Amino acid sequence: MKTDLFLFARGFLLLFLFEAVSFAETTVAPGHNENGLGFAFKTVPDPASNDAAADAQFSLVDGNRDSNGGDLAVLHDGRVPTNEDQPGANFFFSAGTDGGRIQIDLGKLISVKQVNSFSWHGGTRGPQVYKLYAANGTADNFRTSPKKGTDPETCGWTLIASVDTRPKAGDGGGQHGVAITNSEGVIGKYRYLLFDAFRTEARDPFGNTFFSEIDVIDADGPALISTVPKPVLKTFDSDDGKFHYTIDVTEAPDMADWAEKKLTVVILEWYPKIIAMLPSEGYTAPSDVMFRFRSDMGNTPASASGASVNLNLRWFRGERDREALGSVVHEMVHVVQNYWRPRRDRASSPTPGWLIEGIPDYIRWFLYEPQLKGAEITTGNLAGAKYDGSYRVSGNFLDWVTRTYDKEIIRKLNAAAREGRYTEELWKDLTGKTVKELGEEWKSFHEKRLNLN
Ligand SMILES: [Ca+2]
Ligand SMILES: [Zn+2]
Repeated sequence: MKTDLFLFARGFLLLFLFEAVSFAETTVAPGHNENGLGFAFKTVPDPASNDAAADAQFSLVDGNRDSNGGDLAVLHDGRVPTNEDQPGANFFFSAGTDGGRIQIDLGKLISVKQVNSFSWHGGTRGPQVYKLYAANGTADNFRTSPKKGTDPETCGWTLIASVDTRPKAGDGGGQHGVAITNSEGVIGKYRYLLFDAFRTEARDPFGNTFFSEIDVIDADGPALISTVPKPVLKTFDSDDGKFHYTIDVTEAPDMADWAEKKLTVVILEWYPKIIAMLPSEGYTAPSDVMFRFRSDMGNTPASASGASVNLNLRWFRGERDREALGSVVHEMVHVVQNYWRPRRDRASSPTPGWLIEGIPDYIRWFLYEPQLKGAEITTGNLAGAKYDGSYRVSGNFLDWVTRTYDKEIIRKLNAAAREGRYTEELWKDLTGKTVKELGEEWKSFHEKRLNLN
């Protein structure tokens, strides 16, 4: 991934040189942040709430707004989304179409110093592809709203910049920012701007960028105010320097102390432990892991995707002294499992959900916090207990198989799942019994234990 980013940066350097020749004074400075933190870019100022676009009139000149997204107002309300898939906080053109045109009327001629655009999406809707035109509105043939078929330069507009923040490799997911400036200090005196936006790809219908904010900076305007919260991050490394962890407490200042005193301890001890428990040939677990408190997770307590663990702020507040740390252990197992990584040159066979969830709950309830007895089979839950019941119940089944048949079975099942070669046959190979037979044996073990037979 590091290499991709390097190529990406170099690609922009080339683009920049090209721009410098084509449009003598204009500079297009892009910024990209894969992990998306506060729209903070070295090359682009923070999104502003009091720039000249704030009170400007935005109109749709061509193309259709996707009704799943916000309306044009979200482009100049000074606010940006708080996660990568927040359609209502972005403006984007309809699925299956190739962009459109947006006109901005600043109300009067201003000295446009800079134009900045911001976008955020986890996939191909992250990068920005557009041409920016400007006009003072005084040309005899000036047309305020030229549609896609018309070259704006034939009706009173000047091409200011061509923007393309797509990387050479990968889908370019993450936060993107673009700053358009001029070496003279001011781009020009203009009243109108025209964004001619294009989709980033046509492989599927979802290629239109999630545009979050457009800022227009007046050279004679007030000092800019940003309302975007600055990321508050706690970073720490393992003692051997192998692993780098980040806890994002931007949305959770009240949890910062708990994160520092409790969460870091569990991460430092258990992430390497889980890796050691779940090895497979040639496999290296992610070395950089992000833990982020979020307030947009609904009723999901915690989740993991790639090397990121999401912590539901509301749930963590309530569970900080109860189930919170155990749930992080569970999610770290998903990061180490890495069953979602692309499988090339390998016949892929899907691992059932009960096993994907059973392994993390086995590690959590039987190795991390066995004293809590959180995954017991009792007279209360015995009747409904099935080996593939998922989560705690499957964790209990895996604990029983480990103790009864094979101490190494979790390691073997995990390696097979990670390599895309899991099949039910595996149980027979490892224990001499089918998984259904094992499930019945496990259940009658508990029935006898609870004296019901
Ligand atoms: Ca703004
Ligand atoms: Zn899970």
